[in-house]
Amino acid sequence: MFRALLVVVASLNIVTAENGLNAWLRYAPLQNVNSHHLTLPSTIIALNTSKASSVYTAGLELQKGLQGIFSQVVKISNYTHKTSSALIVGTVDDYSKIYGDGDDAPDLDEDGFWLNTKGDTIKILGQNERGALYGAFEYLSMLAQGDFSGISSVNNPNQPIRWVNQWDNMDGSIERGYGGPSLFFKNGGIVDDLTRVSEYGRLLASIRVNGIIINNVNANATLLSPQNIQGLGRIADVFRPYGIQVGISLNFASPTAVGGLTTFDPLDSGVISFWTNITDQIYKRIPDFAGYLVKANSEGQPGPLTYNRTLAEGANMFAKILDPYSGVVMFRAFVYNQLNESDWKADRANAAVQFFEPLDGKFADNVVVQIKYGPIDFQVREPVSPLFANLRNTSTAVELQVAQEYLGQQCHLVYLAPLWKTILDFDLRVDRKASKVSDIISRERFNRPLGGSAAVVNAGTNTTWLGSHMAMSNLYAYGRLAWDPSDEPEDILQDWIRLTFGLDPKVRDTITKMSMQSWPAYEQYSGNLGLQTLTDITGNHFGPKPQSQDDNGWGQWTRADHTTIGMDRTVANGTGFSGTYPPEIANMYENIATTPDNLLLWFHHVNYTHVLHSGKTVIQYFYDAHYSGAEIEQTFVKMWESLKGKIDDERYEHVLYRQTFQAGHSITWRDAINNFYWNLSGIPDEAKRVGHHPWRVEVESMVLDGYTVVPVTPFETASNYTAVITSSNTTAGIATMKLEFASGTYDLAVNYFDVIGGRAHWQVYLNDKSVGEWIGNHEDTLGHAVSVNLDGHTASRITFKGIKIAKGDMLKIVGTPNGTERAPLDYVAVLPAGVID
Ligand code: GCV
Repeated sequence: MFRALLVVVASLNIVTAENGLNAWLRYAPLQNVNSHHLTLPSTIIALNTSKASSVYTAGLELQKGLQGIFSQVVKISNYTHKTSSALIVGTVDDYSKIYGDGDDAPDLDEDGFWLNTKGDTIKILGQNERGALYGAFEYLSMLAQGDFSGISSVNNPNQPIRWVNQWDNMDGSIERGYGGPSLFFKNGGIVDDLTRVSEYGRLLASIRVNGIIINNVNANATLLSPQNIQGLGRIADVFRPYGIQVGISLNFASPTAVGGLTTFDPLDSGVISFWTNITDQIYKRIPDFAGYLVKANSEGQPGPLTYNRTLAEGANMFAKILDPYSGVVMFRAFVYNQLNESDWKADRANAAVQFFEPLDGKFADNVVVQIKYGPIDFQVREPVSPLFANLRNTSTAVELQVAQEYLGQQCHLVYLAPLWKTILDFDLRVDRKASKVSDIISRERFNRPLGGSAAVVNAGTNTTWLGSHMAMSNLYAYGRLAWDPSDEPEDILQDWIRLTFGLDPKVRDTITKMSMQSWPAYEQYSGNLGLQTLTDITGNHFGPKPQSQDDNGWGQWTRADHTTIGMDRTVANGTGFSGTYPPEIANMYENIATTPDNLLLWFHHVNYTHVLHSGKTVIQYFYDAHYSGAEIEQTFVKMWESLKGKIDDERYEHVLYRQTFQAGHSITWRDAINNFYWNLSGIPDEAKRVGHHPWRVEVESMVLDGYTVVPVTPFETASNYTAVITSSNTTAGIATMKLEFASGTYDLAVNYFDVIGGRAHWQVYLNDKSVGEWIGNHEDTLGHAVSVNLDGHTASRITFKGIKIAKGDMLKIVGTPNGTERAPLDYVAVLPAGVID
C-alpha cells in the first residue's frame, strides 16, 4: 500500500534545471523537516552485499535517497550487528537466519514486502530480494513526500506478471515510440553503453515492474544470432540487480529466416530442435530469462495458421521448450484478418473471441494470453474485450499502452489511469457472478496459475524517457495499478506529482486538475460516443482523419453515411459482437436503451438525429463535445502558466511548449471532425459555430505575393479547406491584409502547417513592425509521427498574446521556405479576450 500522509514539511522552492531523467526518483531536498518526526537511521544494513543482488541495490538506493532528501550520508554496513536506529533491508528468510527473530514478519506473497518503521530499527523485508527492493522504494517514496509516519505495512502484489513491452527495432528505431531512439538497439545489434538501460531498470523497479520484453512484437529474427544473445545477456545483467527479468518477442518464422529450414511448422521436429537450441543458448547465458512474447498471424506476422496448426499448438511448442526453465509464453490475442466492409456482419471486434474461445483449456500452463484492453486497438474508449470472459481455463494478462499511439503521441496530455480503471473495474458477470477484469488477470476469478499485466511503453533515449514529462504519470500509474488495481487514479497521480514536481499544494492541485480532465477532454475533441479515436488509422495515428476509418479492410469502421452512423454490433441485426459477452452484459449492450451514451456508436447504427440519454441528438452532441473539449485544452495552458517559478524553468518550458501545441491542435481536431460530419450530414450546428469563424482571416483571401493557394487533403483539416504555400522552394511569400477589427488588444493566432522536409521561417508584422517569428521545427521539438503533407498531423497554431491592433492596421506575414517546407499558412485568428476561434 502506498501512503500519502503529509506532515509539516514543505519542499524547497526548487528552481534547479531538471531534464526529467530521474522522473519520480528525484529525492529532492525537503525543507523545514520537523526532526522529532523522524530520526534518520544511523546505518543501512543490507543483508546481501553481492552486487547483482536486489538487496544490495536497495541499500544503495536508500543511501542515495536519504542523501538527496536530507543531505546526509548514511553508510551501508556489511556488519549485521543490529544497532539501534539501523535500517535493515533484506529478505524475511535472511533476516530470520541472521537475527533469529523474524517470527513477527507476516506471511508474504511472491515479490511482497513488509515495511516496519515503528520502533528503533526500520525493517524492510521482502518475501524475496525483489520485494526488499520494492520496500526500499516505498520507504523512500514516503520520505520524499514528507510522510514520516510509523507504519507496519504488508504489501503484496495483486498479480504475478507485471511487465512492460518495448516495441524497439534492431536498427534503433521504436515502432510507435515518441521519446527518441532505442535504449537497447542500434545498427542491428545491442548498444555498447547500457547506462540508460540501468536507469530504466531503476525506474521500472520503483513501480514494481518485474519483467520486460525489449524488442518489437513485429520481431526481427536476427535478434537470435549468437552475438545478439550475448548482448541480451549484457542487458539481463544490467536489469538483474533491479529484479527485472528480460524476455524477447519472437518472429514465428525464424526457423526459415535465420535457421536455414524450409518450414516453421510448430509440429515439425526440425523446427522444435531449432527453438530448443535457441532457448538453451539463451538460458545458458541468462538463467533467469523471463520467456517469449509472440505476435502470430496478425498484421502480416507469420504464425502457426500457415500450416493449419492452431494458435494453441504454436504457443504450446514454445511453452514446452520453456517449461524446464520456468519460462513463460505471452501469446498475444491481437489476431485478426482484413475484412470486407460491404458485409454487414463482418466485425474485427469479433476476431479475438472467434480465434481464442475455441482454444480455451488447450494452452499449456505456462502460456498467458495477452489481451488488449478493448476489442480493437488502444482506442480512446472501447468496451472491455469480451475475451476475458471467454477464457476460463486459460491464464490471461491485460495489455495496456503507455505510449499514446492513438491518444496524442505524448504531445497531448492524456492521463490514462482513469481509462484503464474503467477496464480493470469492469464486471463481466461471468455466470452472473462478480467477475472484474482485475480479478480475472489476478488469477482469483478463474483460479489460474498465471496472470497479470503488460504495458507497451516504448521509452527512448530522450532524457524525458517518453518525450514528455507529463506523460510519465502514465508509466508510474501503470506500475501502481498492476500492483494494486484498487488504487485510485487521483491518489496515484498526486503521489506522482509530489515526487516529480515537489510538495507545493498549488502545483499538486493544478496538475491534478489538468490531468484528471485530460482523458475526457481528449475523448471530446477526438472521437466520442464510442466511435473510436477519429485519427488517421491508415496513416500515422496522430491527427484527425475521420474518413480513414471506413472504405478499407481494417475493420475500424464507423459506417457513417449522409443520415446514419455507428456499427451495429447487436445480435438481432448486426455483427453479433454484443452476444460475445456474458448475458447480463450482452443484454445491456444489445439494447439501445441500456447502452451508455459513451459507447452508443460502438454498438448501434443510428440516425444523426437519434436522441441520446443526455437529451441531445448525436450530431449536436458531436458539435458540442468537440467545442467543449477544445475549450478545456485552452485552460490547461493558463493553468500551467500559473505554475511559473514553482517548477524549474527547464521542465516548465518543456511542458508549456507541449500544452501550447495541444491547445492549438485541439482546435484543429475540433474543426476537422465537426466540419467532416457537418459536410456529411448536412445538419447545421444549433449554436451556429461550425463553419462560422467571425474572428478568422483566411490567408487565401489576403493579398498574396509569392504565395500560391492549394487545396488541403483531407479537406476538413484546413479552415476553408485551403491553404497557401510559397510558389517555389527557394523564394519567400508575403501575405498582407488590412485588418478591419475594432481597435483593441487581441491575441493573434496564426495557423500554419509544420511539415517535415525543412525548417521554414515565418515573420509576422503589423504596419511593418515585427509582432513575432517562428520556425517550423516540430520534427525537432515534438517527437510525434511526422508527415510531409498539409494535413491534420501538421496543422499547428502559434499565438502572439496581448497585441494592440487598431482598425485599418496592415497585417503582413512573410514566409521563407526551407527544404521542401514551403512556409504553409492556413488562417489568422484575431481573438478578443476569452474568444476561442
Ligand atoms: C507493433 C497496432 C499498431 C502497430 C502494432 C500493432 C500491435 O496496429 O499500430 O504498430 O504493431 O498494433 O499491437 O501489434
